[in-house]
Amino acid sequence: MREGIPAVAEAVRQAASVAVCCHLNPDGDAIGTALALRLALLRVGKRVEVFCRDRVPDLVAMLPGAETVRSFESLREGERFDLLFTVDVSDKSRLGEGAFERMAAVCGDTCQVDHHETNPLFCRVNCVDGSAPAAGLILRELLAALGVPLDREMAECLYAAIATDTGNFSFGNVTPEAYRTAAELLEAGLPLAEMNRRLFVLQPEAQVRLTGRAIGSMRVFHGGEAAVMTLSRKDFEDCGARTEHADTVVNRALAVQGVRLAALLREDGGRTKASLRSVAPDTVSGIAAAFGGGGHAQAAGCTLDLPLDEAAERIAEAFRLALDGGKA
Ligand SMILES: [Mn+2]
Repeated sequence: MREGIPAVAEAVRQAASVAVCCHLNPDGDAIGTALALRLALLRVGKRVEVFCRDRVPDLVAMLPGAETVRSFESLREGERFDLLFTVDVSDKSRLGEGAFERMAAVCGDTCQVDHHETNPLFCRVNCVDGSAPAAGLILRELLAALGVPLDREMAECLYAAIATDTGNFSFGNVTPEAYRTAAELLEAGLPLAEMNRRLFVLQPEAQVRLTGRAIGSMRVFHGGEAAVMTLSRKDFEDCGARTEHADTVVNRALAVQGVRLAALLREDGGRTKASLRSVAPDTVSGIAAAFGGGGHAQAAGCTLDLPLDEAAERIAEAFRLALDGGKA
């Protein structure tokens, strides 16, 4: 059992009411883990509310309890909880400005479950495991420690958490535990094919059309090793698309055989936001940093104070330089 699980379990046992909080711009792991925890706590008779700064993304809006997620603004005068429980939150600033302090002030105790190596252990009780591919996996272990049996609804939430953070069990972060837990979720009644279709196949029409615009704009250069796509504000308007619909579009450029460096640039007011991706061992974090951005080695981003076309030219030039220098 992970270090920290018994202490978190004890903090939960001591609490009759729990405020579960997940990070801003929540993803499948954040929402899935929070909603699985909500269901488990309800089963053992606790009062529980889930809070998040931003709305639940369409991808996981079908999960049981998604409609109950509240904003921090909805906190009522005099509303209190015995325990503040954060899930998948790498740092308290990731709850949104002042949100942790505001919630901690109305909660008797604080605890967390997270899988970010850099977590500074900002709660009183912490279970943080940087080697876990999803917060949902750690939560599954906590539920076992609490003696809460899995049911179909909890299995759906936990599957959404684990499957999204592991790229449907395909990324290098996948562990044997992830597959063992998936087996437990199946035993609990998980509708696997339906879940995979909802999480990894279905997209809103606007997103499919926006992806088409991006692919149509794609320039492949430097002997087929680099690809840059652009999306203008007009593209978003024509497709009826929102910013979140562009989230994974950059991967389409990285899917082109031979491409080592890929970018998606989108108009954002008078500026341009760039999402950069590379195939290991090539990296894009240095390129993003050179434009004042940051991120991971193979997935980074930056904002350029330039119109879309000029920004695309600058990124293309940076890609050429990196590929020529052999140290991309
Ligand atoms: Mn996560």
